[in-house]
Amino acid sequence: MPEKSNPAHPNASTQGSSASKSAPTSATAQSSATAPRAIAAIIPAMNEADRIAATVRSTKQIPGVDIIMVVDDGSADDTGVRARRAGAEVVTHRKNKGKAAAMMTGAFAIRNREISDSDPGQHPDHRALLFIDGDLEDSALNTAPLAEPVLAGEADMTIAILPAQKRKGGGFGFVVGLAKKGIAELSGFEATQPLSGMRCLSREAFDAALPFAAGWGVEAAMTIDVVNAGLRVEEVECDLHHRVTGKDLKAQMHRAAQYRDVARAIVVRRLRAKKQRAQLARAEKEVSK
Ligand SMILES: Nc1nc2c(ncn2[C@@H]2O[C@H](COP(=O)(O)OP(=O)(O)O)[C@@H](O)[C@H]2O)c(=O)[nH]1
Ligand SMILES: [Mg+2]
Repeated sequence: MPEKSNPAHPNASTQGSSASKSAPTSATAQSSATAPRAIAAIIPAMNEADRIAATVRSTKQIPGVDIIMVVDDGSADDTGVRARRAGAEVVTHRKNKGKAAAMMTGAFAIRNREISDSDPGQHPDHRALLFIDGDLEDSALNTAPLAEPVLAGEADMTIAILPAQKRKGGGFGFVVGLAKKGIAELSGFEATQPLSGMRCLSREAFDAALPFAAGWGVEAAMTIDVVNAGLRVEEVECDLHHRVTGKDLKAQMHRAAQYRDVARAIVVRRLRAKKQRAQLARAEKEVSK
C-alpha cells in the first residue's frame, strides 16, 4: 500500500485501503500492556425518548462494557428517565450544549470516576471510550467490533463504517464531501464515512482529540487531531442502523448546522497547521544562520 505523506504533520503517515484503514507511525507502537482493559460507553442524547431505552439495553450486551453513561443534552422529553430505567447512568445538561459538549461531559465524568477509584499514587486504569449515538436502538450491540482493536492495543481510535441507510437527503453529500476533503488535506487520512459518530478511543486518542471541536464538527476534527498526533486510526465495518434524516425543513436545518460546524473545525485546523509551518520555517532559518 503506498504511503501518503501527511501535509500537516510530516512525521505522521496514512495507509489507504478499503474497509480497514490505519494510520500507523513509528511513534505509536503501543503495547497491549498499556491498552485499556474495559470499556465505558458514552451515549450523547437529545430528545431520544423513543429510542434511548433500546439503545441502552443493546449497549449492555457489548462484551467488556462496564459503564454506560448517557448524557442527556437538555432534552425536552424524558430521555434521561428512560435511559436510567433501562440501566444507564445519566448526566444531564440542563440546557442543550450540542453533541460535542455532551461527548466531553460523558468522557470527563468517566475520567473523574477512574481517578477517584484508583489508589492514591497509582495511575488510574483508564477504560476505552466507546461513543454511541442514542438512535441506534437494537443495533448498538454491533458497535462491539470497534472496541476489539483498541482493547488489543492494535489501534488508538476506531471508526464505524455503516451500511447504506434507507434514505439520505437534503445536502448530506455536501457535508460528507467537505469533511472528507478537509480530513485528507489536513491529515492525509482518506475517511470513508468522515461523520460517523460511533468510535472507540484509547486514553491517548482521547487526549489528542481534546478540546473537541464544537457541535457537529467533532468527528472530522477528532480524526484530524488523532492522526496528526501520530496515533493509529482504523475503520471497521459495523452493521448499524439509525434514524434517517429526511428532506424536510428540520432536516435541512440539521444539515446546515452540520456544514457550519464541520467548516469551522476545518478552518481552525487549517490555520493551526499554517501557524505550525510558519514556526517551523522560522526555526529552520534560525538554525541555518
Ligand atoms: N440533534 C442533536 N443531537 C444531539 C445533540 N446533542 C447530542 N445529540 C445526539 O447526537 C446523536 C446524533 O444525532 P443525530 O440527530 O442522529 O445525527 P445524524 O446521525 O448525524 O443524523 C444522537 O444520539 C443525538 O441524540 C444536539 O444538540 N442536537
Ligand atoms: Mg443518527
